[in-house]
Amino acid sequence: MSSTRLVIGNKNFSSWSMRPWLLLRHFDIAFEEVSVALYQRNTAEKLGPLSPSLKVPALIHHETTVWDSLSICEYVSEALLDGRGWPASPRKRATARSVCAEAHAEFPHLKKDWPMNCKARVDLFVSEPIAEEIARIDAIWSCCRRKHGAGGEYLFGRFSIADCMFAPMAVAFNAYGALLSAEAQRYADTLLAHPAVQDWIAQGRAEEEPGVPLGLVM
Ligand SMILES: N[C@@H](CCC(=O)N[C@@H](CS)C(=O)NCC(=O)O)C(=O)O
Repeated sequence: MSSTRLVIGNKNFSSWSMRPWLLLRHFDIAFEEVSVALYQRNTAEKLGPLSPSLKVPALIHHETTVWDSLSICEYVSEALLDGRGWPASPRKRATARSVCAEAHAEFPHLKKDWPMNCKARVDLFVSEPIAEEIARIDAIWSCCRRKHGAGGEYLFGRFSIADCMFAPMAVAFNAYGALLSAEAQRYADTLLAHPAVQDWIAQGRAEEEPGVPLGLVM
């Protein structure tokens, strides 16, 4: 058994699972993927010994279990990356932490009505709250690229946890035809072209999900 195990849900729609998975993959950290199909009769029973919240993702590293996507990313950065998960400059790091907290806690309408789904390809209705949330994400992406993006193609130049936190939104925007500014669209295209994001999407598309309800959480 590997000393680093990441418990994830279905790649097709488990956006929270995608975030730390992408961080581990980007930084070439060896880990074992433990997949638990969500919304099945035995899901809670399978997650019981692996995740205290009975949700995914959870990371099991030696004797330590960490759950919740952002906590896992923080832990990976600290324990396995010498802090390289975050930008090196304190100013960039402060903004990166702020936008990650926002991605984690906000955007309730997108999370409910525009959930990530790797198989989806349909133009969805843009309600007023959805338009407002897309506009806020567009502003975050454009502003971070403009103010902090020198030295790379990502939000803070080189790849960081912030890119992991927003990757599922890029997948959803692409699937549902969100209209973005040129700057934000360029960043979304960069995320979508990341080899690990491509792998995640391809594997998500190949999954079969018996009994999964429509309209899943993001
Ligand atoms: N705040 C948590 C959210 C985790 C979450 O809601 N995960 C979903 C799948 S993407 C889940 O496990 N759902 C199963 C359930 O709610 O029973 C995080 O950031 O990891």
